[in-house]
Amino acid sequence: MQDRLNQLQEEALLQIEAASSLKELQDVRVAYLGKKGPITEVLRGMGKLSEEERPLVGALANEVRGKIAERLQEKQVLLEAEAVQKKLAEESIDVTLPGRPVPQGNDHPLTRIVQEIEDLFIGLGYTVEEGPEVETDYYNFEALNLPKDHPARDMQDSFYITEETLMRTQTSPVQARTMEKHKGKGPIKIICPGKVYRRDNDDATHSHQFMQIEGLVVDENIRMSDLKGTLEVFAKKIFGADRKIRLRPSFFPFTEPSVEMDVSCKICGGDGCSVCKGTGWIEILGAGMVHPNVLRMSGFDPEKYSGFAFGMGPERIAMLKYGVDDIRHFYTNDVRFLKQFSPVDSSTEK
Ligand code: 2NL
Repeated sequence: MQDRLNQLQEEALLQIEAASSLKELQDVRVAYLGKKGPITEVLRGMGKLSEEERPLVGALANEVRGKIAERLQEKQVLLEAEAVQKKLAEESIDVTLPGRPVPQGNDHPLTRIVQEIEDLFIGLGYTVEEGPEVETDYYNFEALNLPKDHPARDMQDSFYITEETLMRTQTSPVQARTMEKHKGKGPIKIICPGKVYRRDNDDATHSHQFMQIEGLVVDENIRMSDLKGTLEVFAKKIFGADRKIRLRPSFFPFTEPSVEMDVSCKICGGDGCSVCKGTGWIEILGAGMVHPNVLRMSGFDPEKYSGFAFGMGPERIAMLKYGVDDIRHFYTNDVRFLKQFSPVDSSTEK
């Protein structure tokens, strides 16, 4: 009996040694220590032994079982550690591999130009004001010295919603509202960017919806020279320090006198080319001294206060600055167009 147990121990230890996976080890455990295993069998047969032999065999059987269990446990720890190592080796990550580029979006070119212009005027002490796109006839026209019979109020030219409300045709109503809020007391220094609407047929240079940025300064002793200096700073910042400006007489119902500003052509340097149509100058915006009627209607005393105002189209500015030949590119959102305004090198993107 003792020999049988010693032999079982030897066999079991060899098989434990040989086991190369946790599965194999489990098979060895079942084979030797399981309920139907040989050691259990020996213990069952102990009843046939003599009084002297029984404790000896019992003790040995327990010892053998303990030893096998101990080695099984040791081997299990070993195999588990090996399995972890193998898994780690297989799943290792090469941290030196270059990362996949993440496609990055960019601001819309119009957003960019509007922000650039806002930043410039904020730097000059202006604040940005916004207002409703659905306006009343009063703020869109009446308060801007466009009386009821004025041709600009033609139903054919504006999107009317009711007799008295329409989609604003300019951002000036925001300025009229702001003046009203100031209750006749200056100073006011604001710019008003936003969408405006006109009943136009869309083509390369017209759109029924477009953007406008208007500026307004109202205070005591505001003069034409303040307007000219402001516009010059604006033109040089947006188009380049070597640009020149000129003012030509013009007409707007809300300003008197009124002017249009040209910037010297960057393409030909003033000699004349196809972009400036041979004149050396490019028209950028309209401006003027706020009409006394406009000041009065919004609660300012024209004897005490004066002001200047200007209005421009960011689409036109962006078209000139970036060389865009069709205003519709700004609204159709073709990524091939939009990507060209990415601040990162788009050629490196996948
Ligand atoms: C243009 C011309 C202009 C204004 C807008 C204005 C606003 C108030 C009072 C007086 Cl509240 N004027 N705005 C003045 C002159 C010209 O816009 O060609 N825009 C694209």
